[in-house]
Amino acid sequence: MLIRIRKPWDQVREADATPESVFLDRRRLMKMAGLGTIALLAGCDGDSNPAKAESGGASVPDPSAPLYPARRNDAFILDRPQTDEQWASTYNNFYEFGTHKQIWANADKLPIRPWTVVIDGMVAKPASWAIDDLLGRFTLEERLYRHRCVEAWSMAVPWTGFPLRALLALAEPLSAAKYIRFETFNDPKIASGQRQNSFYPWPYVEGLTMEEAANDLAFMVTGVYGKPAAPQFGAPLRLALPWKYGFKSIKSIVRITFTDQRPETFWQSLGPDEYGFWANVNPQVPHPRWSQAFERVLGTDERRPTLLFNGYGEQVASLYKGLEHEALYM
Ligand SMILES: Nc1nc2c(c(=O)[nH]1)N[C@H]1C(S)=C(S)[C@@H](COP(=O)(O)O)O[C@H]1N2
Ligand SMILES: [Mo]
Repeated sequence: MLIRIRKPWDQVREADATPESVFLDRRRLMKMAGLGTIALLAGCDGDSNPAKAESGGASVPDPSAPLYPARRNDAFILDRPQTDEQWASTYNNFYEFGTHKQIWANADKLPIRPWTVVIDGMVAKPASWAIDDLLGRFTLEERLYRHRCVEAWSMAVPWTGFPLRALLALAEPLSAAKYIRFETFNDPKIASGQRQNSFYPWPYVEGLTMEEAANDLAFMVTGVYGKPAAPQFGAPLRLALPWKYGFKSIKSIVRITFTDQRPETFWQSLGPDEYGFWANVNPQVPHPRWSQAFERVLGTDERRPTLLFNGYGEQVASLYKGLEHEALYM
């Protein structure tokens, strides 16, 4: 078996940007070497068992299917054509299933029922929700959103879900809560990336301030293209934050914690000089290793100029008044 540790400088696989997978914190590499850990990295992410798990996502009928298609909320319009479903569903970032983009078949092993979402921390109504009971509390709607990956590709998709602030109303955060911390499942038996890249700080964690979470744009996604989301999209529950780089839109959430501490996020702990807490889109602030001025449109490969806050400044710019000293754009 070929086991090799990719070095940060020997692997540019996509022409337009160096993907996040390239990045490995040096200290982490050293620590790994020191501990004698064996790691199988991107590029040889062998899906050694292509046989589908019996409880794989697609093989179980989705009990939420009757909720689709949901009514479209026409307040959210696009400035570009919608990305073809075929493209959006076969080019995905989901490191739990590999550091490359062709993870859709592998992600299908994720059993998305039963699925429990824990809401805890500084809330009046902490609870463990079976996903379908949770969905039953909300009216689903469809929104057309742009999505801008920090790697400089973009797409435009019809998400279905409910506003995050509807979940706030359900959980009743205490006034002392300043942040929300979101956590993805952690199951190395199912997710090959969690087995093979065991030095990554699993589980994937993301976070928002309470003010960001209450903004109307912050959306909890349950479906896409008029039906329940397939596992590669982050089923059964993910975030969509269209004014931020894509890595903030955490997938397959199992825990939502209200806290007064700013969460340490997955990408921040891997690369604090490259990925921060805010990660708002700004074409004028380059990533340390590439420009963010343009984006490659998924499917057509059109090169488009990237917009400040990904074009959503009118709705969100006010959230960042007085925070100019912070690294808002990484
Ligand atoms: N748990 C988890 N969530 C994640 C990721 C991931 O690797 N793991 N990748 C992020 C990144 S970098 C992007 S661009 C989007 C991609 O979403 P898509 O595959 O639906 O396009 O998911 C985000 N959410
Ligand atoms: Mo991304």
